[in-house]
Amino acid sequence: MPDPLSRISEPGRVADAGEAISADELLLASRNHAMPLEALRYDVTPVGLHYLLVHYDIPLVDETSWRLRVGGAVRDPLVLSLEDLRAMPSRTVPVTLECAGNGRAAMTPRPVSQPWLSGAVGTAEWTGVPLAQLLRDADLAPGALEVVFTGSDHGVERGVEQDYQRALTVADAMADDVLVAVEMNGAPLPPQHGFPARLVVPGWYGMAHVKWLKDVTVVHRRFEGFQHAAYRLRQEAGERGVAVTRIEPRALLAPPGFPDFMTRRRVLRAGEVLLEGRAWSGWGEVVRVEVSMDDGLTWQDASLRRGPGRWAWRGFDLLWQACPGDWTVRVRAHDETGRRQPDAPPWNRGGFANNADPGVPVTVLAD
Ligand SMILES: Nc1nc2c(c(=O)[nH]1)N[C@H]1C(S)=C(S)[C@@H](COP(=O)(O)O)O[C@H]1N2
Ligand SMILES: [Mo]
Repeated sequence: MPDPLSRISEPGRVADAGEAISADELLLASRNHAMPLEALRYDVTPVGLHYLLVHYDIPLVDETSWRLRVGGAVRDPLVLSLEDLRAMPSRTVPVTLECAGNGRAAMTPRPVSQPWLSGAVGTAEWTGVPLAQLLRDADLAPGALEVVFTGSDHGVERGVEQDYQRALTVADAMADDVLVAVEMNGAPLPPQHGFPARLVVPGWYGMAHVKWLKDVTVVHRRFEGFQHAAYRLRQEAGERGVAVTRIEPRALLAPPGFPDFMTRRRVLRAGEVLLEGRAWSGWGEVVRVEVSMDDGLTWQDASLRRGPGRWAWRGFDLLWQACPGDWTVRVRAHDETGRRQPDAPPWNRGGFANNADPGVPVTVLAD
């Protein structure tokens, strides 16, 4: 008899030519909401506007009985209550989080999964205990190689039953500003964002920031869990591919003017328009943002604003003398490492790291 879990769970696949988004994808998309793009006007995203991605169910965690265990290849395993964690010296770090699947629905052919357009991003001020401090307290054993993080949520994915798990190398885990966060924007984590504690790994795509954290296990081997095999850039199904890690540079425009209800096409009146948006990269600081009003034919440099912190997006703006007609406004970011936002979507089977700007169609009315 075929394994019942493989029977209920679809393998990863790419949509056929012209295949519409399915009811399954719609259900995922309505549970996992994007940040409304007008929220690109804030340095720090208000909590309810931050994007949300939950693979399985949001677990109901009882904060009095919850414990965080730090164990495995350590000399002094820790068992911490929420009160213990809250009593430890903490740090607040503004971090831009983006789902690795952001932009997936704009790929051709379309990888079948959570069908993000471009809004799977947000910036929050995360407060918590530096993970390095917890690992020092637990006293790593010689030869410790990786640290495995386990969430309290449980599900089936591609036929594999699992707790949500991700790992970091000891070097990445000890990096400054990697936090076990207990607050988001100055308040306890809301249930959907990982209550009571989550990992925050500044600069990395969302999958690394394990929510509902319950266990931190230090291991002597390379961890090869499901969520590591899944998050790889592959052109072909069977190939090994390249791990998805840090966030590729991207700028997005806060849509100017006002929207049409169904198409969301932007409408504005001729004259001076302040175009603004936010730009980020997990590899290094964004040093330049270009804007094109003519769908990528010609580009102008925007002015950059100072962002809320080194791991967070920064604002940019440009004055546009808008003339009547139809326009497509595009932006592209460059970071200090020389990485640049591409003009066309890159493609891979998982639908990851599509950092191209889909562009904003605008109709300018005569004043
Ligand atoms: N335990 C657990 N952690 C998780 C996930 C999850 O499903 N379970 N989803 C990950 C993914 S894919 C993303 S993009 C981010 C989303 O974080 P947010 O919902 O706080 O924006 O959480 C990550 N951490
Ligand atoms: Mo994600």
